[in-house]
Amino acid sequence: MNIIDPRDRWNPARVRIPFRQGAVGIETVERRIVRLVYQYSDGAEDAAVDWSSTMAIVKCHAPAPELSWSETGGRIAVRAGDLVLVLDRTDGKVTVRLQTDGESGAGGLAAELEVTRQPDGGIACAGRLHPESSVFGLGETVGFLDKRGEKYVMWNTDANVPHVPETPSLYQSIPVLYHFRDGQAYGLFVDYPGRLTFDLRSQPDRFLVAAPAGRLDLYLIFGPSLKEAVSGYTRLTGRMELPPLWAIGYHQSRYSYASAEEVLDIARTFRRKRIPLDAIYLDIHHMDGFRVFTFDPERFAKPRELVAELAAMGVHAVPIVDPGVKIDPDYAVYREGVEKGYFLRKADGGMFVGKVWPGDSAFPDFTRPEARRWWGNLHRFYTDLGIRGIWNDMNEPGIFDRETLTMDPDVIHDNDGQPKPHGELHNLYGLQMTRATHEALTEQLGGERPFIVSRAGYAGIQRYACVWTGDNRSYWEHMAMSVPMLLNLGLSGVAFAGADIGGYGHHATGELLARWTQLGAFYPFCRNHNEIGRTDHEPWRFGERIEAICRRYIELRYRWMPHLYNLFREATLTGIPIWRPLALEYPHDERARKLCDQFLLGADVLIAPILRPDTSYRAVYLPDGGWYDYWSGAFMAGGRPVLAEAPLEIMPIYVRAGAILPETGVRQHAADTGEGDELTFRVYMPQRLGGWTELAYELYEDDGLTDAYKRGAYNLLLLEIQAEEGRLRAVCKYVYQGWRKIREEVTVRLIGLPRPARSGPNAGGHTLTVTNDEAAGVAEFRLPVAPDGRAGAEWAFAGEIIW
Ligand code: MIG
Repeated sequence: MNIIDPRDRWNPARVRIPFRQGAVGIETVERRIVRLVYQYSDGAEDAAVDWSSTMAIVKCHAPAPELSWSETGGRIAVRAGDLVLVLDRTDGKVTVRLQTDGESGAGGLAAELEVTRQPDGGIACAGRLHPESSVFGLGETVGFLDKRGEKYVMWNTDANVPHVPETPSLYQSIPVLYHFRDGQAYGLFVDYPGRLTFDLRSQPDRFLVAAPAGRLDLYLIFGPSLKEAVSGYTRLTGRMELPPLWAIGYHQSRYSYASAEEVLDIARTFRRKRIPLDAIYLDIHHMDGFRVFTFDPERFAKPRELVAELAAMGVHAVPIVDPGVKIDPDYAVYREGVEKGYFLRKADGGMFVGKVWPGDSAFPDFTRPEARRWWGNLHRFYTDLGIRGIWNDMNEPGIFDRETLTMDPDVIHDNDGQPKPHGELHNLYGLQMTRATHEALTEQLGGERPFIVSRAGYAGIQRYACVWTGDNRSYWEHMAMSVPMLLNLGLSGVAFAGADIGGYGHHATGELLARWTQLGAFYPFCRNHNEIGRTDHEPWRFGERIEAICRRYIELRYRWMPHLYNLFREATLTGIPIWRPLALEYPHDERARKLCDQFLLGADVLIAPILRPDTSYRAVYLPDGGWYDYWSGAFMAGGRPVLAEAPLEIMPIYVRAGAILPETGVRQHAADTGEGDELTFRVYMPQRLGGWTELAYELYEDDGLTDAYKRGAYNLLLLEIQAEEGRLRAVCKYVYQGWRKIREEVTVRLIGLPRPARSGPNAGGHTLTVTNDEAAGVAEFRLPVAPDGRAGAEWAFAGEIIW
């Protein structure tokens, strides 16, 4: 048997190792990412390896490192980049570890996998778990942050029943797990879009992954840090594009605002009450008999006027688009789909018909390029009206009249020219739908950034859409569950995600809405939504006290928008999520490892939501270092739990000492500039200044709307602080200028000063006016921004402060 696959002789990054029932293909993807394709052949020995990938994988153009291998008595050792694999040819066991300075495995967490053929023809992959390790990732699942002890089925499901701890499947399937221990991690991504089981329950020291397939395509992603592993996974499956700023504002939805008048009334109420708002959703009642790409002729008679009137208020309309097309010979979309043959068919040739909102419906084959283009072009119906965002729902796909709640397994998908039955591709349906929508909108919006939010998805969904977590309920438990769910989604590549604020099903109370809005104001995707027939829960529905709380936190989101936007940008560049479990930033802190009733927003802000009713205080664990209470400005030493006071008006928030946080004034929507646009850098002083301490924040800003940033139209504004005991210098300057909007002055607010401060002698001729709030330990001053390109001008615009 030849160890080098003759078909791949030319590819030095691949090797194929035959064993008794088949073969395993090994490929280096990157220095620390290796792919293993287990291929079983029925009967025939020496199986050929099918190296094809699903669309989850982003093609990488960098040449992969070469492989080398050697064999000693049934054991094959492969060197792939920085990794060493040892494969036992008789039982298929494989150990993969990171080699450190030529010494294999020193200090690293090794992946030990055993891949076996099951009696039923499927494949199982068992991985050893260290007794002290945690498992993170696995996309959108119920439960806590650490997945040990759980069991999930990756099978996109319209789960309109309460999500409980034993719910096996939700709407998204993202089969990546991270095995994490002692600050070290590897990721395992299983690229199989059919039914895939992750069992972390049956055996205490192993995880089991099972697929009903004769081939299993695995990627091992070594950090060795968790951050590096997440970054590697997002190089493999892609990262989100920068969303338009309005997409990260506050959004309001309802199943359904049932007329144009009602939609306008909601928008006007937000403006009248001065609660910021960027988008309103048009749920299924905007359509004519639930026919996609139509408006109800009476209730939404003048959609163009509606969109324009909303736009004049700075509000975007986001209509829902479901995949099911009503079977109705008088309906153009249906007729065209039939004529062109774009609807899915069963193995026997008959069209697949499933009941959804419009009754009997046909379903486009989004795995077929022409069908994707056709579907995409249909969106001109919306984009021509000025609509810039689309809401994709029911795309698991959810089907009402099937016991399985979805499409029949024998429906045949084109699969980009390699037809396969639905059962093997199920989890790709939503992903392909958002891909069609994303490609079309990108083309139709002439340079404006599209916004798509999707319920279903698979690995790679972040490239096309943001995600909301489906039909939760107005339960305190569901608010609590949204935290680990979003944290794990973030580790699974989906940084842009959120849960329905206030809860979708069941009925919200004022207290629940207040607490949920406090938390939801920091969801990367921030949308309040509600099911038909439930107690209204727009921010003003429970009286003035609750309304004021909601307003205050939604305002805070807008104040923090420059910072949030920077965290979004970071996610586009590194894949590191916006919401982070403490384990990501404090990987060696054992007390922080599994926490998921508190989390980090970026690296510097710790948020500790109140997740139970009638609660006015809670324990918060502050990791090592110093922390400031955002509300009171009080300094607290970290590395210990503290008790936080949290009356209904307060959700505890802490900022890391040494961090700088940019804030603007309040705006009513993202594009609302003017006074609300003034920038303040809040500088949280380290408690001990050992010699000169340097702090910095580099603020990214662009037009927030178009793709001009891709051609350099953005600015990088750097605030640098150098401080020693009693003295501080501040310089604010553009380190890159490619966008016309320039800030000439910023406010610097120093938090945590022991004494009042005043302008120092070395302010380059400038006397800075310093305002002190002695009791709060805060000093504030305005700092001119050094204009770009003026050599030597820098220090002229520096400010010196002494205290
Ligand atoms: O069968 O469009 O999750 O957000 O409001 C329900 C109506 C269909 C489910 C979505 C929900 C949406 C609702 N949809």
